[in-house]
Parts: sequence; C-alpha cells; structure tokens
Amino acid sequence: MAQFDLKDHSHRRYNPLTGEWIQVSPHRSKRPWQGQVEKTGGAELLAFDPACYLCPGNVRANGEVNPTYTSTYAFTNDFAALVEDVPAGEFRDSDLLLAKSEAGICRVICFSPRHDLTVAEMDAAGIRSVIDLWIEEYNQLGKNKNIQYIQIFENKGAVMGCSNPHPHGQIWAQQSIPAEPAKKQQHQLDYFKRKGVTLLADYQVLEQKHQERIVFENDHFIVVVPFWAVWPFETMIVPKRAMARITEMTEAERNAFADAYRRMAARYDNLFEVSFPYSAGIHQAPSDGEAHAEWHWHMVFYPPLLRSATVKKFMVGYEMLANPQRDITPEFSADRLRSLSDTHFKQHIVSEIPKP
Ligand code: H2U
Repeated sequence: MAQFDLKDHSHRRYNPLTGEWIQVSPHRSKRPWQGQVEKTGGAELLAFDPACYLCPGNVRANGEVNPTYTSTYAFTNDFAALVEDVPAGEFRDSDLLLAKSEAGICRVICFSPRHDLTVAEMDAAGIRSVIDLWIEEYNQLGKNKNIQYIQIFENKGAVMGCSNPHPHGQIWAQQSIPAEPAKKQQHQLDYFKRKGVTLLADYQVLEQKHQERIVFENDHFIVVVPFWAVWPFETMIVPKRAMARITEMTEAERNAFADAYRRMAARYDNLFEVSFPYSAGIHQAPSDGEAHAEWHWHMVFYPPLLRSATVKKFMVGYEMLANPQRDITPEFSADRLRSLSDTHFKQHIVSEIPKP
C-alpha cells in the first residue's frame, strides 16, 4: 500500500483552536476546475443610492436620518437581536430545560459613504478608518459592565443573507461569551498553560517553515489558509505579535492590518472575477477586564464559493450530521489565492481600455 500523503489520501485534520476535526477527501478532487467557471456580472451600483438605508443623509426604517457622513458611521441596529433592557432571569426545569436572559447591544458599521465600493475596492486609508472605528467601538462597548464579549463581523453578499450591498459590518456585544470564541478561549488557555506561548505564535512558526499555506504576509501580519480550514477558500489574518485584542495594535500594525484586509478582499474578488461573498470576523479576548495573555486575536474569512461565482459549497448531509468535509486541500486553495494579484480586477479592466 502507498505511503500516507495529505495530497492524495482521505484524512481528518484537527483544529487546535476549537478542538474540532474536519474530513479531507483530496482523492475526490483530482480535477477541481472542470466545472463551470462562468462570471456573473452583478448589477452596477450607484455611488449614492437614494433608496439605501445606509447611504449618508438617507432615512432608515425607524425614521431616523443618517448624518451626511464622509468616512465611516456607526449606529445602534434598529432591529437589534440583542437589546440592553432585558429583565435578568433564568428558566430551569431539572437539568434539561434551561434558559437564561441575555442582554446586549448591536451596532451597524458603515465602512464608507460610497454605496458602490467594497473593502476589495476601498483604499487602505479608508479601511484604516474602519479599523479605527472598530477599536473605538470595542473600547466604548467594553466599558459597559454588562458586556463580556464583542463580536465584530462583516457579512458580505446576498448569498450570505446580507441585506444591502452598501459596504458595512456589524458588532454584536453581549453578556456571555458565545460558542465559537468560547471554544477558542478554552483551547488557547490550555495551550498557553502548557507552553507559555500563544497557540497562534507557535502555529505561525510552523506555517513559515512549510510555506505552502501562506497566501501572503506583510511586516506585521501573516495570511494563511489554515491547516484545518473548512470552507474551500477560508483564510485567517494573524498578527505576527501576540496580542489579545485589536485595541493593542500600534499605528504601524493598524496600517498593516488595513493592508492585509484590503489585499485579501481583492484576491477574493479576483478569484472568480465577482464581488466575492463571505462572512468574516475578528475573534479576540473577552472584554471582561482580564488581561487574557492566552489570547492571540485573529480575523477569519469564511467564503462559501467553491468552483465559480455560482457554485458554492453546501454544508449539508454528512456535514450537518457528522463533521465538516472538504475535497480540495487547504494547500491547493492557498496556492490558487497566492497566484492572484492584489490589484482588483476592475482596475485591470479600466487600465486595459485604450485611451481615445
Ligand atoms: P445585514 O445586511 O448583514 O443584514 O446588516 C444590515 C443591518 O442593518 C441589519 O441587521 C439593520 C438590519 O437590522 N438595519 C437597520 O438597523 N436600520 C435600517 O433602517 C435597515 C436595516
């Protein structure tokens, strides 16, 4: 029998951040690009849309008027999933029926006054403003004694259930630590206690040694398709320096983070030459007043597309019932993403149009 090879043979990979396993079946995808590769143009968007509830100066669903903002803008979600004034309480019947009240605050973050841009097409200065606003919001929300965890995220594209193409993200801040960060907290803490160094500091050393999953890096960040990636083109932006929270970044690190975010978003759009859908977000230490030396914050991107602008990966069947599974290997995906330009494809198209 042939020797076990990650490139060819069915195997399970371990996610040390969550403790979960993923099934990898590379033998099923010897020719992963034989399917459709069509582009879908997508509707041309206006720079300002009078019907958009996120554009400057427009009226939102609750009748409030957005200011005529020129950079970023944050407001409390008019249809918030978590609200502050929840009566504290608990429902319990034996050990089996258990519920607890949960208070929180949901914020909507407009990334730009321009309706027609996404992070992939914004400039680094514009993205830097988004990062500064995230930090400001984290600091503000974190002061609230009732807030233990602050989830910053961006949900992009109709296929992800995003209701509006205007570039925006959300922040949900709440009393409890939700499931994903809680798993990551436990595993990072266990690792830190054993090794005295953060899990992602050691992980980076391995990725630098192997190189094959690194998409790109800059002075302060490394961008990888994680060894344990679930989504076909999942990536993770990891600060080279161990930091528990985004608030700890220096000026240079904030700029480098903006650079990494822009370049990754542009590569994603370039992959199938469409506005690439994803859910992305930052996992960081809870805002509970503790230092959390075990935490190494990072940003994850979970994009659903698999083979083309329309063929996406379904998390169904085995994945709902057993555990996630992928065919193309993370190394293959990293290779594809690495081969792409950091310059957005629309800029290439513009520069190719001959001048009259
Ligand atoms: P999504 O596109 O990811 O759904 O986020 C947009 C959010 O904006 C959504 O959570 C909120 C919705 O509740 N919203 C307002 O707060 N005010 C509005 O006028 C419309 C939408």
